[in-house]
Amino acid sequence: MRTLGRWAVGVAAVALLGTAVPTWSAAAHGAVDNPISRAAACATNGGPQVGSSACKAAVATSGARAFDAWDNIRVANVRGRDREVIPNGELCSAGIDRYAGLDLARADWPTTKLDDVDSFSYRTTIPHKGTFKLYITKDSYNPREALTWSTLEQLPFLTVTDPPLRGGAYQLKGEVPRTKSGRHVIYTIWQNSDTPDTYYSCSDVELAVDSVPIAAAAAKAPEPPKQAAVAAPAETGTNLVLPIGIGAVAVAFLVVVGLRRRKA
Ligand SMILES: [Cu+2]
Repeated sequence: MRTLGRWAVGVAAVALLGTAVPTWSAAAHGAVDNPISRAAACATNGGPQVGSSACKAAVATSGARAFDAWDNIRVANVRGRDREVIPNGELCSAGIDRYAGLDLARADWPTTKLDDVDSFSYRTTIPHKGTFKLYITKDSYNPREALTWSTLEQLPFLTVTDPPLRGGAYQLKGEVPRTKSGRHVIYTIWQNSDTPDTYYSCSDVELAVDSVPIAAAAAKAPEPPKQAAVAAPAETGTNLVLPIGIGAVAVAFLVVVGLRRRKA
């Protein structure tokens, strides 16, 4: 009955949010669910992308039930030394063997389209206090290469401490930098302040090219030649004004001279 109740709450929360997330796990703590993390997407107990090639490969690497605990990618006593503790190439697993499949360098990880998104959602199964830091990959990101610390922008684009908890998920307000477009990884670090743990999540995202001002400006670039083409006849017209003007003045001069001679 308790399990059924928990299941019902989970389903209700999912229905409310309109996003598919795995069933709740009793013994763990949280992960990004929008944009969905690799672990949650591939969770063998209800992950929405569990049938994808990337998830199948990850499960083959990590083991059949490895991602049931999609909310438990945590390391104790890191205390902000993420770059020292979490090895390059193992950012998505946080260096934990059980999650190694999440580190596969593949270009087909299922992505969440981030069009005009101004908030992120971090589903929590056991709430904690702490600070979220969200990093995004550099413009040079190549999904076929291992994700390393130098693949990420140096500074987080969003830092939030103890955000509001609604519908079982922390709501993080903020936007991905507008200069970003195409495929990227958002790397979320949740450093608890009331436990020794830090949690790590990789979310694969696809950013619309047309939502980027720079790209929008480039798309409009062909317009100036059109304007120039329209302006060209006007310029020709202007060129005609001067000869006509000179001609008119000359005629007027001759008329005046002629009149004066007549008077004389
Ligand atoms: Cu926890």
